[in-house]
Amino acid sequence: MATFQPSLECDNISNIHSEQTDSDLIQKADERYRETLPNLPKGKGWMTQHLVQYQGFWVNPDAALKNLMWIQDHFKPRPTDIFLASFPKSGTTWLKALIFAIVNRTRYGFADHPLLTTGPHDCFPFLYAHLYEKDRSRFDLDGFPSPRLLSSHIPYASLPNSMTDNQSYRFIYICRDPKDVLVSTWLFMNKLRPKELAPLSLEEAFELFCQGISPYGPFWDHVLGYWRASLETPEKILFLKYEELKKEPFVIVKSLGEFLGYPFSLEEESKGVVEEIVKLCSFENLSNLEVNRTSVQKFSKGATVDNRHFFREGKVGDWKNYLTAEMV
Ligand code: PAP
Repeated sequence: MATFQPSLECDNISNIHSEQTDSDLIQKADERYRETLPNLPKGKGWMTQHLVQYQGFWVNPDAALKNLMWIQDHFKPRPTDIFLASFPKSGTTWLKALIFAIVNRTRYGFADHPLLTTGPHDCFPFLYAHLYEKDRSRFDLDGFPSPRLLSSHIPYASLPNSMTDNQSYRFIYICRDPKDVLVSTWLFMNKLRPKELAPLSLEEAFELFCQGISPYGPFWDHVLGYWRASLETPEKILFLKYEELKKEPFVIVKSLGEFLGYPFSLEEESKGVVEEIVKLCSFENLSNLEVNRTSVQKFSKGATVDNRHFFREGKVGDWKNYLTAEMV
């Protein structure tokens, strides 16, 4: 079985930009960012002091906005790309693990699977996490082997035409009950909120969320953008719900395999491969692994997040422990 080494999965020789071209592009992206930022409406931030409204959605004014602009102007999708899209805290980490395990199931054995020693976010990176960096050596997207597995929280309406007009690559979108999303986001963001900023109370987070002012909000505009697109191009966009994945993981893993072009054979089904994947990617298994308990996830601009913060309760309906009847 193959050994998984994230840094070696990139083939730097196939880098298509020269150093000079890269720095020109970065300079241009910087200029557009600097010209645009001062004109954007500001709202209260969750992890940062402010969010800004860009093309109808609220984003972190620094790395998230820069990276989004970079993707809009320069990202070159490949026909074989597999994109995972989600509103934050909707099940991204879980789906990353599942899709990675489904697509690579003939490459790796379950006893020494990469997901046992590498966090889901390193196996299946955020599209923007490593793009707009001076040192893009850790994950060079141009050098990724196909099919590239890339995730993002970018709303459908803000994706560049190059990502929406071609029918050959696939999107998986996962949505979740907004009450659980709100609670999960509030707890996560308060852990990462800089000490200089007072913690965000649940009441305040609730008001902001309902006004649509949360990272990548408004929530319903985000969900409906992908929902409508999935109705228009069902062969391209698979729309999943966290709650259904919890209820029927085997059925959904099989349909994911089918949708992605990696259908499970009868032999695989009878050997229990679907069950192995569901077990490997379960909350109980992933959240107890050393890598997900102790290691750190690196994002743009040197930002880091402890991997354990991506695994909290992993339940449906935890909002009942936090929200008042009126909020519900
Ligand atoms: P992200 O948008 O920051 O990547 P994301 O992975 O979408 O976060 O959401 C995290 C939520 O998924 C957490 O929910 P909670 O706060 O309500 O507990 C996390 O616990 C949950 N989660 C992570 N991995 C799994 C998994 N394997 N199965 C089920 N839920 C999971």
